[in-house]
Order: sequence, then C-alpha cells, then structure tokens
Amino acid sequence: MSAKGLFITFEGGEGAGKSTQIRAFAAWLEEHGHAVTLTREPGGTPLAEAIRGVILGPGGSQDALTQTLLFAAARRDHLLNLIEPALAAGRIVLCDRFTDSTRAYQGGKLDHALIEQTIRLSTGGREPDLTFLLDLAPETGLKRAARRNVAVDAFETADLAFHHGVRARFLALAEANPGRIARIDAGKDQAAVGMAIRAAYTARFTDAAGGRG
Ligand code: Z5A
Repeated sequence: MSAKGLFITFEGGEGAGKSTQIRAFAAWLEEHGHAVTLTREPGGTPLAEAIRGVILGPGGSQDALTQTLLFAAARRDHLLNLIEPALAAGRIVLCDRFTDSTRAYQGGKLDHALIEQTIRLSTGGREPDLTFLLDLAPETGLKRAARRNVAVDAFETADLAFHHGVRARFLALAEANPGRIARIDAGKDQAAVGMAIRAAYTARFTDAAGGRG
C-alpha cells in the first residue's frame, strides 16, 4: 500500500444499488490486500450521523439552502475526522455519496455558483480520485428502493420529475468529468454491475489486482 490513500465515491439515484455494490467492492479490494474504509454521506462520524438523522428525518427542512448547509457541515466533520485521516494512513476510502450528490440533488433548486461555494467551503477542494456513477432509470430505482423494507426518507417522497432531474444532472457531471467519473449501467444484474465497477477501477489503476502501490 502506498503512503497516499485513494478516495473513491459511489453516486447515483435512489435504489441504484450503491450500498450493494460498495460492500462487494470493499470485499474484493480487501481480498487483494488493501486496507479499506467504508463510509457514507451524510454520515460517517457521530456528528455527521446526527446531522443525517435531522436531514432525513421527519423534522428535516424543505428549504434547499438549509439542506445544503447541513450536508456541508456533516461533510466537513466527516472529511476532517474520518476521510482525511484514513487517506493519510494510506487506506482506500469508499464513500457512498459525496459532493456530486449535492450537485445533483440540491443543484435543481440552487444556483450553480452557490452550490460550488458551499462545496468548496466544506471540502477545501478535496474531490474523489474516482467516482462510480451507478446510472439507472428512476422508475426502476424507485421500484427497487420500495422493495427494501426500510423507512422512506424525505428525498424518496419527491416526485418522479425530480428524480429525472437528478439523473440528468448526474449524467451531465459524468460528461463534464470523464477522467474522474465512470458511468456504470446499473440496470444490469448485480454480478454484471460489480464486474463493470472492477473493470473501470482496474483500467484506471492498472496494478490493482496485484496490489496497488
Ligand atoms: N443527499 C443529498 O440530497 N445531498 C447530498 O449532498 C447527499 C445526499 C450526500 C441519502 O439517502 C439521501 O440524501 C439521498 C440523497 C440525499 N436521497 N435520495 N434519494 P440514503 O443514503 O438513505 O439513500 P440512497 O443513497 O438513495 O440509497 P438507497 O436508496 O439505499 O439506494 P442504493 O444504496 O443505491 O441501493 P441498494 O440499497 O444497494 O439497493 C436497493 C435495492 O435494490 C435492494 O433491495 C437491492 O438488493 C436491490 N438491488 C441492488 N442492485 C440490484 C440489481 N443490479 N438488480 C436488481 N436489484 C438490485
């Protein structure tokens, strides 16, 4: 393992399979000798998990700027106390959602410059080394999410047009950042999606299977 870690994020719409795939990818990396830190946003530290409860719970605000500032506060704590220390220790950090989620979800309601300003404030410019965008039609993703037997959060109750907007913004981000964001067809079965993720990773870090760094 090199002294410098690797920061990889998983992004996508509701029910795209991020949680499923991030766990499988973490296991694959560990099998290949890597030290992996698996985390998520909003969340990852006690403070950020508490903010997650506020944002996604019934008392959460409907105001996009309030939401964005809460995501930013959670992200700063998460970066300072979990992500940056793990990267400094040479670990591979896998994070379920990060800044692209703010761009895709809050970007529908707030000005682009304001979104980027809050992101810069919270991250100091830290972006992932690689992002997997699990791309899926919202109709399919929402059906998959509904099959999971868990509580529905505020974002899941948004209408279909909102979720189409989220997908369009994710796809625009992938087009604008081809070196960082790998679009993965999440409509395939779980094994095929996992294979596409590993292939995209290996293509960028060619000595991956033999132990990077
Ligand atoms: N949010 C934001 O607005 N701004 C921000 O900056 C950030 C977040 C960081 C967090 O919700 C919400 O916060 C999110 C955006 C917002 N809201 N939305 N929408 P979350 O973390 O609780 O929820 P999520 O990120 O959307 O995850 P999810 O709904 O749990 O989906 P997922 O992780 O992508 O999917 P999954 O749990 O792996 O799979 C869903 C189901 O499909 C499950 O039963 C699987 O077994 C099944 N599955 C998975 N893969 C497949 C395939 N390939 N075929 C068939 N079935 C599959």
